Amino acid sequence: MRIPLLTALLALPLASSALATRYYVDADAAPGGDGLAWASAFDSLDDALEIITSGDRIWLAEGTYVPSIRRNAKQPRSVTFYIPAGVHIHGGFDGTEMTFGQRAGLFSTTILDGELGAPGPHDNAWHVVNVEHPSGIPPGGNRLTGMVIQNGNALDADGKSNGQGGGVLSFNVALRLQDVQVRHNAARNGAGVHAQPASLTLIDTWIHHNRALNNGGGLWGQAINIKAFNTRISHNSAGARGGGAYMHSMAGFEAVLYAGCVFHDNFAERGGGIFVGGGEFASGAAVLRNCTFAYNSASVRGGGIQANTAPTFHARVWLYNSIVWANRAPIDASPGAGGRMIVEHSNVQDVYYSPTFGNMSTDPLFVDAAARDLRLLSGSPSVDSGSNELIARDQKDLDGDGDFQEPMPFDIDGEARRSDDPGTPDTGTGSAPIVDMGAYEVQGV
Ligand SMILES: [Ca+2]
Ligand SMILES: [Ca+2]
Ligand SMILES: [Ca+2]
Ligand SMILES: [Ca+2]
Repeated sequence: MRIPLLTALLALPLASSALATRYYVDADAAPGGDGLAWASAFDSLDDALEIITSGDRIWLAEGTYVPSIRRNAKQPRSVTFYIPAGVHIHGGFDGTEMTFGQRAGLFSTTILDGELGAPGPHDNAWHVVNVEHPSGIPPGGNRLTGMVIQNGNALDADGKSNGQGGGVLSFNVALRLQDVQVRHNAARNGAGVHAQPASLTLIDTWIHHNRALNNGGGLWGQAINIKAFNTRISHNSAGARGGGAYMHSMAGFEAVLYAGCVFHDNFAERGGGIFVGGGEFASGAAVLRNCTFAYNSASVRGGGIQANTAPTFHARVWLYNSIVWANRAPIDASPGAGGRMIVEHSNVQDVYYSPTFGNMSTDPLFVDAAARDLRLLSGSPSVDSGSNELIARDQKDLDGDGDFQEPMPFDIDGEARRSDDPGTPDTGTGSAPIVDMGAYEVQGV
């Protein structure tokens, strides 16, 4: 009997979900487990990745995991955690949980580590994590949550590596990183995360201390949808452009969105915090909502933000409800000129944007700038002075209430995104409580 095409198509996802398997991995487990329960967990992540298929999940207990499977048999440094299509890996378990909700939250001690051979990066894995699907973007996406990705080094002296993505190299994938730290990686471009066509979502993630010789110390993205929520990008550097992040050739409003993000202490030649590229064929564009850029620096231009001037299409940056303060550069210390900046309800040092649109240039009064506590003191001009309408939508439903259209419910601390500080007059737009500028909300009584 012939099966109608529609029925066959409908059966596909059912079949795959019915067969989906959850594998358990625990560095402390005895060798030889089957991976089907904590009691018989695999002791290596590679054991699970070798047999896993689309739709499967891995629960990863705390511990340090070093990749051992080479993508190129002749190259010892090609070992990587290659994540197949449709697979999600959740870290941070203590190895006893029965439900996801019980997850112990050991995110900072669940570590995917590219450290190989002698101490130091020169002989480390080129890419700690590799997620690429050359024949198109498969359904289901890939997710990595609750872990640290560190010590990848995509640079090598003889040029065998492609030089991109020391921490995470991704291509043709819808990838989400949530509660992840990406740190101490190196590459030519995109030392922390290198992402090319497809989509990248960052939630509650921290990308720090990554170093690119060329562009994109923390993050490099081209022709890609990037959405970052409540994410911190700090202490990254790039030899040329985009110490924190380098975004190139992205067209369309909110194709690139950073919401509730902090960029601090990043360094580059141009665009210490973020560099948004324009180009010959398309205009780079980024929308920054409730972001804080502080203490970034550039040796040439654009300490906090550089929107590039390009031969054909100038880059565009929309800066809403944001703070750009205490960045340094010989030219354009805060936002670089050149490309177009559309600025509303923001506090930008040394640059005049019309107060008609709620802008100011007044010390935002960080709680402890020296210690990089970039929360705001009560009475700060940036408290209760944003626009409620300019808050990002809760596109990833961070509070799990099924409402993706409401304003983001949380600030970067996981506290209320809108709260009234009784000690500060409301000078912003909307009905109380009024959102603050920047990534942090002063929590009222
Ligand atoms: Ca090493
Ligand atoms: Ca407020
Ligand atoms: Ca929601
Ligand atoms: Ca108030």
